[in-house]
Amino acid sequence: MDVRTLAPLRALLALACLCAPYFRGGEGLVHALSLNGKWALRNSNGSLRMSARVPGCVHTALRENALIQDPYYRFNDRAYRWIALDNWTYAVTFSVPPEISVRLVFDGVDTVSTVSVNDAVVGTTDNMFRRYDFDVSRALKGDGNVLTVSLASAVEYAARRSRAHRSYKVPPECPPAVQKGECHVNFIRKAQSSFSWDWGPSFPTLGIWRDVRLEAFDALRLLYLAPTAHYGTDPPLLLRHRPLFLRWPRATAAPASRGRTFPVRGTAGVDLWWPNGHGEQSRYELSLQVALDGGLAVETRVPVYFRTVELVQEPIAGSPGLSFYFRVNGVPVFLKGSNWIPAHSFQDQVTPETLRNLLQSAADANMNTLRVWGGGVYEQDLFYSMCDDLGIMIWQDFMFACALYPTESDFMDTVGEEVAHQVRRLKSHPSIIVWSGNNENEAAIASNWFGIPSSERLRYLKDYVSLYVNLIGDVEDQSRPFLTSSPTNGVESEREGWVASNPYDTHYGDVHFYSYLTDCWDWKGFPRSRFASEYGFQSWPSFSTLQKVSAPEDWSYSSNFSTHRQHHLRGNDEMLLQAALHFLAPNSTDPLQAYRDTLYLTQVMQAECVKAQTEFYRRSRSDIVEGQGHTMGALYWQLNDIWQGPSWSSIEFGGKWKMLHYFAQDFFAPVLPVGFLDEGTLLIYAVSDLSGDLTLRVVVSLLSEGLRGEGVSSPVSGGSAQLLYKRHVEELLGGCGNCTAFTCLLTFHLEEAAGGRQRGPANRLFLSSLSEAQGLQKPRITTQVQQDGDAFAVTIRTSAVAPFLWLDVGDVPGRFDSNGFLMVSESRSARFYPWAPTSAAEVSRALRVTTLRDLY
Ligand code: BMA
Repeated sequence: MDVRTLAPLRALLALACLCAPYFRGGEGLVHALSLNGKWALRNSNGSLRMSARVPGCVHTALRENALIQDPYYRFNDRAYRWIALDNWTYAVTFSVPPEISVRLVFDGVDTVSTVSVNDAVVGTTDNMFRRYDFDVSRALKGDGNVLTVSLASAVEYAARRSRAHRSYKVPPECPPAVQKGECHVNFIRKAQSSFSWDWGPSFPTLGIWRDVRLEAFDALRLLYLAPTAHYGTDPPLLLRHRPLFLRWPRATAAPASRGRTFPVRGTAGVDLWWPNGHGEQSRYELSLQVALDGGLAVETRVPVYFRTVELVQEPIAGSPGLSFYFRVNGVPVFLKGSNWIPAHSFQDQVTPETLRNLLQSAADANMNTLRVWGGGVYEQDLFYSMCDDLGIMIWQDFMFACALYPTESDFMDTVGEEVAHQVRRLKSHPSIIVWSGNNENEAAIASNWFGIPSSERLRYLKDYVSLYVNLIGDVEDQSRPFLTSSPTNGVESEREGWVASNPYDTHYGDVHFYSYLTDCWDWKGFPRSRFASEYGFQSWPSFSTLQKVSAPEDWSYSSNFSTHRQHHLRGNDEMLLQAALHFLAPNSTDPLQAYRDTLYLTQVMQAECVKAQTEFYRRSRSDIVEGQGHTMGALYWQLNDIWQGPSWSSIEFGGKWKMLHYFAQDFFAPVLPVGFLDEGTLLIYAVSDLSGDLTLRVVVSLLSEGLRGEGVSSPVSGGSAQLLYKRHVEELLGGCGNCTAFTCLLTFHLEEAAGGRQRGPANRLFLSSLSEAQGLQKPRITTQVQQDGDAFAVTIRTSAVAPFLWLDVGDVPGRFDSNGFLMVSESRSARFYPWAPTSAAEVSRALRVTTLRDLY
């Protein structure tokens, strides 16, 4: 069913406008005075005093005042632990005209603070995800007002709250020692990863991390304006005007109006918002006018989009359980992408350029979805606007992860405020397609991660339901689905009382799956789930990225630095063990070369592993095998990095693409051939995410000898994965002279039956491990760099077939169009797109080429 040809339905715009009335006569306009900028900052005993930028945090201020080094340098995360154990006070002086009603508004305070104006306490904060709005009218004088925000150590606060919670334990107490973090983060409403994670350091920040301002107004203030489109079943919605214009009836004195519905009419069809790869991201503009007493009006304009989203959980023929997929504008969409973590420990350092670069990189790799993972932060507005523009769908977790949480009333109250605020702030973004209560907390109870005695289980179940179902699940938003957790069995979890006996059941909902030591080339080890929302493998970032935060003595795989940066138990060994299943270890006698080669090898391993797993999920889209399949999502763990360390990311801290990200460009391509071996038989599927049908033929080659894939051109329906080719490997090799699984490389691509146009990227399958491959020569490689418009063309020549050919330009910011490829021809070219001005000479000087055979 293609909705584009269906009559769009009656649309209603629900406008959630919370209008706080404040009558003092005069004009009905809000005057805002930003208090962003330079503040004074001091620690508890006054031994440290400095100026500090707001929004910002203490760590950034100390760094900018040269009182500390780069916190990411070497072991500084531990050296600077004292910062988070102290209490800090921010202060600013300002003037306001007298006799005016004023609210003090914080878009984000991190986290526990007492706020005073002229020494009178005007409010307190305990949740970095809330917006705080204090009436300061009475505390103000004309000139020389002093505003102070006294921040208490988040670490001490969390410990205190945990000690005070005597009736029963709320685990975990502390992170695993390998994470070198702080304890009891579940007792504070703060980015859970800020006390350390398995990919990131412990920097329990303190600060005013979002905008702060005074708002003076007389009659009415618009706090949130969140248009969402609802579709009825009535005659077609027709829109003629851009912008849409709505007139809100006379503002009344009623506090907090909850929302209104406006039917929208016009005479042209609605242009819908589509995910990346499925159509345009059409946008309208809504102009809103609110009439006030005395003929005054408040006017504003916001973007508005039209799209529907449904989460389909229904029986599948031939398979127990239920489907689990998203239907956008009536079209089933395979969700392709990754998981998003905070882009920096110090959020004030996440610039628009950082976001643009990461999100564009996601879109460029053919992703249509990111999951904003529940251990970080609800991202800034700009993040979601960019996702709206790029067509990146967001699976938005609420910020709870890998823990149990307290449910006493003040905790629940603050979470209630947090959820209401975040949903109102974000729900007008069409990119957000699902709200989800937490990361892995259903699994934590179901699999008893924290060793809870069965006699006490009920209490935790009750807390779980109170928090995620009764409180968070009550989100004021009917325009998209809500899930309680990830992974979850969806409606089956609900049927089982919200904690399923096995939330990883492949027949229901989404699944997280990690297995580091089982052979990732063997697809039989992967669960054929309905939806894979997390899976992945670690790798190390490139040398140029690590070099910025390390010293020469750190440059070996077994250095203290390498051990310190690794926050996942045995992670460094696991990478080498997984790599050893198919590749020979680097054996350079030059220690620095051996180190660089090892970093490279971890990236090769990671890229190949995630490729294999993702291709398995994509080709499982239409299959039901032994009751499992109809996979409709592949979001690998994780897109980005918080610092320069080993992790599951495909993009390094700083934006450089790892080999995995280049591979993702291909394995997420809308049309893709996927090959795999099953008991000595080679099978090739054609996967298509297109809405239209194609007739495709697969072309198979052994080394450079092209074999027209046994001819059969087969129709491939839009949105399906179909088997196109099946042949015994022995038979295939037999037809090719001296080929064996150890000496020949198998490549294949798809082309249109009529005309022969190639569709999708070429792909390949190694018929043996590369550690056993015979005849792989050390290639002699030469390169030549030439400016080509805004980019640089790199011509590569090789004397031999070269697997995993890697182009690295060190610190020169930018990316290639393709990298890490299998070089089978004597020459080929790649393009380098710089992100900052550079020259052919600089690119050429920085360029290093590594191929697999260079390692041994
Ligand atoms: C998951 C995530 C994260 C974690 C990742 C890698 O389960 O939800 O908690 O970083 O695995 O271990």
